[in-house]
Amino acid sequence: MNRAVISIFSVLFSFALFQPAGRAETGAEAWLRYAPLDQQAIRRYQNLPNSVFLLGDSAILVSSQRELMRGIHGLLKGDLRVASSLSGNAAIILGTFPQLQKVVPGLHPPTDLHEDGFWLTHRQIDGATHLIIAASNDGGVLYGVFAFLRKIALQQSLQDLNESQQPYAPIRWIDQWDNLDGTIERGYAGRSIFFENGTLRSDLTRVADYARTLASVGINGMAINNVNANPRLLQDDSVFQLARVAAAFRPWGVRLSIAVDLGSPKTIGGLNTFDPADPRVAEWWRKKIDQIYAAIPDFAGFVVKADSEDRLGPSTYGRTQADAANLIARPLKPHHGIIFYRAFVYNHHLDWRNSKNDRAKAAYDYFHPLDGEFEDNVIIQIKHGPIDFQAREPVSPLLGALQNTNEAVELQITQEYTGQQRHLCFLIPMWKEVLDFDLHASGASSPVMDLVAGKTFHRPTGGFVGVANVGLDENWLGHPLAMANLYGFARLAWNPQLSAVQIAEEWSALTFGDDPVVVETISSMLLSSWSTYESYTGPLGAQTLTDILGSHYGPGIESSEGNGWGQWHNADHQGVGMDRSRATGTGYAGQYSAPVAQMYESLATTPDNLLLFFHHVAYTYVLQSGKTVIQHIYDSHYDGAQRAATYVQQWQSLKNKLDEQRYSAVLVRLQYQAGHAIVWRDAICNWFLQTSGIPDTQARVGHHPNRIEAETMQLSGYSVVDVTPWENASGGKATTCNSPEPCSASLNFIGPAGEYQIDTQFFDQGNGESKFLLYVNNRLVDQWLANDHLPATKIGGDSSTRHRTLHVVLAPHDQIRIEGIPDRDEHAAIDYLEIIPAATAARN
Ligand code: GCV
Repeated sequence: MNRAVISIFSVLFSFALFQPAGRAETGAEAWLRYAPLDQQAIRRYQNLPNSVFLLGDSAILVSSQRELMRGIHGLLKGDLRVASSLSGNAAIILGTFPQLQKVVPGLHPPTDLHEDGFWLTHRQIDGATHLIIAASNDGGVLYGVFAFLRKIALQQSLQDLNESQQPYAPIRWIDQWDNLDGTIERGYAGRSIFFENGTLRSDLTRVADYARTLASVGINGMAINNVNANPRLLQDDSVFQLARVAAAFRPWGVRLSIAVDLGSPKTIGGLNTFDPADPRVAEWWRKKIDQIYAAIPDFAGFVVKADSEDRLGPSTYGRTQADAANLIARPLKPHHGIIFYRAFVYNHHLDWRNSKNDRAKAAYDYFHPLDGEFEDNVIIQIKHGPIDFQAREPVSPLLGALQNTNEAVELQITQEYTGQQRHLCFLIPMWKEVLDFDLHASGASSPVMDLVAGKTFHRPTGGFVGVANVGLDENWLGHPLAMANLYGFARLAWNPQLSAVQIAEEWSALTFGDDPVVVETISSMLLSSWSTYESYTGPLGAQTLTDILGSHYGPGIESSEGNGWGQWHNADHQGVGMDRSRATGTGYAGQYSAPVAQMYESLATTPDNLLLFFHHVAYTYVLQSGKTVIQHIYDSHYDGAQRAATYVQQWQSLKNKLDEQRYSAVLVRLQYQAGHAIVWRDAICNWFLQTSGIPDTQARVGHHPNRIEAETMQLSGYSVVDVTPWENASGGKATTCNSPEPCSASLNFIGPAGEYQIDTQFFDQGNGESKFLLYVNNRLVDQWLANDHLPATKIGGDSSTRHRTLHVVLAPHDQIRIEGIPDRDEHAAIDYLEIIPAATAARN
């Protein structure tokens, strides 16, 4: 901003200056807190115009104006006046380019801006300098307003403001996997904000809040129900209900979509077929689509999951996925509707005894031969990896294999395989690797971000879809820090060239305030957290070694093997990993273009972090790092668990800098994670020790000097049970209290006198709230409830958790007794106690 501009601004805007007030912070406001800036910062913006002049009256423009006023009120404590004309007073002008050109003749907007792009600038008219937020469409104005407010919230300079931004791709979507009964498939933050008891909620306040939150970072579409779709959502009464959701989305420029089941013409439509080639089926879809558009003229279209995990699909009639997609795409076309057809098509009854079978090949095998056969309003929605959102996977080769078909990459914000929002796992660094990855699909450079945006092969549409699964929990995703993934997904969908560091810092400052120590600490925790999670759950590309037949949460190494699901890692006594090479394996590596295929074909050039995804090797195979595979498995698990523990300390260092509510909510989750990382570490290390027979060179695995197994204690009422799988409890056993009376386990302490920390490893299931009491010489030193409702109904790796008791003073022969009071189906089960000298505990 030049001097003249400053001087003109300076007479116009004077805000009341005051200190930030203490606020209750639930996380509901996400990154849109608009917390008041401090006085000095407010002074920097005191020259802003003090009125807003809106050039149109659409719902989106009206929201833009309201948002601007709300943001300025919150951040700067100033109230913008609504101007009814451009008088001599400076204003913030909001409008589209055509609207602007009528009031500001001679204005030349940047020529490279099209849909949703915006321009922030200023202009002098009749002696007044106006700030302009303009775009080619209403949505762009809204995004411009949010970007402008973000600049103020981040205290960025508005001097010489002349900035334009264009989103990288037209598709910036969220999918929710909500069921009509109010549950959410793979949702970890409460019940659905959309549905309850088979119908739409009457109060859609949270829905509107969600749309606003998403719009603030450029999201422009959302499918609101599970891709395992309930056909009832297409029934006549539901269509009218959906119109209410569309109305809640509309002011925020978020277009509504739903997932549909391909069998609908038969299941709810009264036909005896859903064959894509049957004209009656085509007619049924046409009428249904016309009916939807009559109720919701700006309806966006459908998402389809077919021939996958027991969903009906065109294979029933020997038709192709293109036949099915086009069946629905054609009647959508006149309404400008689109269809996202998911490439997640695979057979989950594969014969695991056939070493050529490989689920990873499925998406490419089904869709590559159909390239060019899809209507141009079909978008193939492709999960970023060939399996299913594991802790690490290579990029799906299909992303580089469609040259004449639109595509979108599907990323998973909800942390199904990455800790379910109980573990901190900031996924932006993973997604950056995916989006930056060069598939060499078109000569030298074809990074995934360009392929999906349609830039590489000049496609009309494409982009980014994130599966979010927010719920009714006030903070949306359960773990306050998990919101960084939702924010980061949207920021990358807008601009995939942003760095993970920039996103982490931006989000931290917007969410927790701009204290540099806070921003630095939280960002550094976020940025290391994926690698931490990966290192204690699934190193070297072995995928998340979780219970794939159940919750997808705790360890479950063997659950991947010996079944048709195809998430195999092929670990046996000699070695581990899937041979996916062309020469000797399943041939999957050959689905990539030559330079990528060559890299993965060879053991020598496959990066360590994907070695076991592409190759089967002996445990003694030496990695590029110089370590053997088995020692890497041990080391990475110990390192990962250790790093998880440091997050607790890092967070605690912020105690006096954060609001109590969010500080405590995060602390509890990080403490839990530190304990559960040890469950993971021990399960995987013990399992590989037993399977490989090769000891840990550092003698940690299987040696726990401070640990006392519950089954070796003196038990009263408790029975010893085997835990399945064995590696999910220390020593393979636990004690459970099967009587209605309290049970107890005790021991006589034999160490030197002093202060200790006692960690009790117990099992907290979702189907009861047992109580535990810890006594030393009959004196109660601690008590707690097992009421975290972990995703488990039995003892095992999902329910195993830790309670830490600090400052316990012990002398030789003291009796330590733990009493468990069971509740309903939860039997106050205990795995072990760990009694650690306070000095040692403090050092670690
Ligand atoms: C919605 C995985 C998940 C399923 C999910 C499926 C999909 O298999 O575990 O819950 O179903 O992916 O993406 O369709």
